[in-house]
Amino acid sequence: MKAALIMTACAFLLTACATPSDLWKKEVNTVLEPSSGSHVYGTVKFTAAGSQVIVTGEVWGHGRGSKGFHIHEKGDCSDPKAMSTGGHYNPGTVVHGEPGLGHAGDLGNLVFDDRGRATINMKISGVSINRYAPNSIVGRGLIVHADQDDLKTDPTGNAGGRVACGGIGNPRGLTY
Ligand SMILES: [Cu+2]
Repeated sequence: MKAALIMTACAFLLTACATPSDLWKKEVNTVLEPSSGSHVYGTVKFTAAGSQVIVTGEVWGHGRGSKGFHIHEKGDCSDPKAMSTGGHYNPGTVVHGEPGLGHAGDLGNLVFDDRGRATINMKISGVSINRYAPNSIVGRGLIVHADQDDLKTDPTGNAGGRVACGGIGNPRGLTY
């Protein structure tokens, strides 16, 4: 009986003492679904790695070549052309550019092969998958574009339409 009481007290204390920073998931997933009438789809995983985030996954159904890949402000994919995701995620209020130099959401380009497939394996900085962090990307939008990001035209990279959209950490594409 005494042991049971102590166990209960410990369980209560553990819950009470856990801070929000202890409760976030160290891995979040995104399902990319076609937009703008495309057939581009994919799955992407974000994994915490110290102060950085590892991005892995695969995207299918695009034309061969380099295509812009960004984190946008909102994870709302309800618009048929994914315009509801807003602009690039840019907490530092800087100009568009290469990954690590431009917006926090500037992930550069994905490279699609002859079969329309791109494999993602990158490490990014300046963002967090802790939903309580000020630079959290949970609930934001992940976008694949129709064209190549030139890594310099501000603010879009001149990457064309939005052909696949997903809500980060939320496969239904809704904002938290
Ligand atoms: Cu974009």
